[in-house]
Amino acid sequence: MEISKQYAERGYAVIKKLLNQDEIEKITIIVDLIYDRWLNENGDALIEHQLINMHSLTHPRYFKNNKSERIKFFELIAPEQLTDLIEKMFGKGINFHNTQLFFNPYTNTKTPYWHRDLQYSLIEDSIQAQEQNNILSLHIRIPLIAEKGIELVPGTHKRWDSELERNVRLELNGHINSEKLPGGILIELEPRDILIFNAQMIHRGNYGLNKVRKALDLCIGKQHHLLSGFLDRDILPNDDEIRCISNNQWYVLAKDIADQNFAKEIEN
Ligand SMILES: O=C(O)CCC(=O)C(=O)O
Repeated sequence: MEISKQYAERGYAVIKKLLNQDEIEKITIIVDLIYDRWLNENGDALIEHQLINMHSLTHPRYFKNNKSERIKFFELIAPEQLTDLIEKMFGKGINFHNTQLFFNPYTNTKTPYWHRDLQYSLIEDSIQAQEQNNILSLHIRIPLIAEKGIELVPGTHKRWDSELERNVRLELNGHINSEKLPGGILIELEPRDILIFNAQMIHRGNYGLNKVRKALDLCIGKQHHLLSGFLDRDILPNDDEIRCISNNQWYVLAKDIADQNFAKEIEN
């Protein structure tokens, strides 16, 4: 099935071998350095809270001694074959939101939980439901190790929950968020493949089938008043850096939005 059609129907698309081996190796080297730095400060929390991800990998705190590496990382995660494909699928106006790295929890006592990404924000569920078809918030998963690491419920990007989905996702009426959901499908990915999925579709990780997991997710999307407030200026390239990034369209737009937010904050 054509990629755009697949995304429109199911809320996700897998593109095999979009990236080349060299790109994956270069991304992996930088991600490993960032993860080690993060782990130095968050090792205890990782165990205590059974963390399954970290975010904001582009933050300057991870590039203190190597500023050119930050520019390189911004370039590596937004190569032209990816930005071109995303523009073909979703049109212009895509901006960069953030990055996340997903890994397995420290022990197998943590179970994967169904969710829509914004359910952990302060935005009411009813507002999210109402805006579902106006919000474009995407994850681009770049697996750095082969994984069967994510389960999605196809079609839930264009409709809100069934009664069971709502009960499970929000743990209502005696349900728990790790129950099996009808229609859930596990996605199998190899390094070099990418998975594009809607952040607001119902999804969960899978920790049990993968001995080790290391999946870099780029979070991107279109401007929407409910999303703009989440943009963190610190994770974006600064003015000097942005000039050095050859394919910088996602970052330029994100910076515009972040600067507008900042100006509004100062005004108020
Ligand atoms: O891969 C995972 O562990 C979970 C992914 C997820 O929940 C997300 O991308 O929001």
